[in-house]
Amino acid sequence: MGDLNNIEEVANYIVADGKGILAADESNPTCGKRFDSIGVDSNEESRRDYREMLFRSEGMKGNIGGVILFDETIRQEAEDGTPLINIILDQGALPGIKVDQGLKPIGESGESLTQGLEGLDERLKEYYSLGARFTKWRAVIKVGDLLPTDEAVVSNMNALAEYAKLVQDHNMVPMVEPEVLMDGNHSIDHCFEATARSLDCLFNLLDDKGVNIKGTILKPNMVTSGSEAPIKADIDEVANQTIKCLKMYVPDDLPGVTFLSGGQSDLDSTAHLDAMNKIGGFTWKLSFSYGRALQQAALKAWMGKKENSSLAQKALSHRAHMNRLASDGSWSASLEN
Ligand code: 5MM
Repeated sequence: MGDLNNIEEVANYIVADGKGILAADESNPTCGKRFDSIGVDSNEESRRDYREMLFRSEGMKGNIGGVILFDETIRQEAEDGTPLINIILDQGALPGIKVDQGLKPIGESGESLTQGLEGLDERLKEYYSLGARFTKWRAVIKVGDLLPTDEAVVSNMNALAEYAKLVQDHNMVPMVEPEVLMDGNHSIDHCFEATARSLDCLFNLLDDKGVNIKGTILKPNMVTSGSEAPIKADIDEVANQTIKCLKMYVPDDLPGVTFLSGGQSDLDSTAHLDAMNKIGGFTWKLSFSYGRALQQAALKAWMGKKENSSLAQKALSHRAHMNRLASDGSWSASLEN
């Protein structure tokens, strides 16, 4: 991967040539839920085995430019003693780390404020020394009749901006993730409005705090109908509304927009990304930072058994390849068979 001398080069490297990010930063409770779905006990060793299997997949190379890790994983070694971080680097990807510490409820509305600023300075120092070159912080914005409130939007975007500034002071690239949840029966227009308010507020605050946009990656939701909405927007509408919203608020000099999948199916998240890149007309790389939409098929193939590793690795490699194609608009549904 050559010498990467500053955060701008790191950010550009991660999203170069249509590459995207593998989000493997599930906290232990979330990993427990994923493993429950395949009847596997979640413990330090099983989580290590699963992630080692993912990181050794052939299709990581050329398709994945960065991997987001959880605190436990950045310190782990593979079964043969190789640090997991070295396996990621050998695949041509950079290690990143989730640095937020979960959600705290605000009031009674189900909204939350992401925690983790306390002690962050010290933790960033250590993560850099462990090899992390980028970081992630997720803010969650809930859509509902009178939601999101201004309080939830402003406090979460403010925390994201403070986090981003601190991360750059430690020479790492901040990924800023303002996730407007798909949960609910809201329309695509309501999602557009909540996404617009969040992005508008976020980029104003990043600017106020002097964050270098050229060394930052945005990880947003796509603009979609709620998962329980009676009428669902189709692929073209999602693509058009998402690009419209991003173009209104995202500065041209941001190197990469890497979407979360947010509960969309594997195929929907690829098809939406592809449709946006086929439309084009923006300056940023438009790529992916999927958790579930990259891992789901691999998890189901793995089932906690070593003998299933190669099938599971094929599943991850396939999704990584399909999404890399979608990141330059050259995917087609016929490639999925
Ligand atoms: C991988 O999951 C990440 C968060 O996990 P916790 O809830 O356990 O903290 C999550 O932030 C993830 O990186 C993004 O939401 C993208 O994942 P999806 O599955 O939405 O593509």
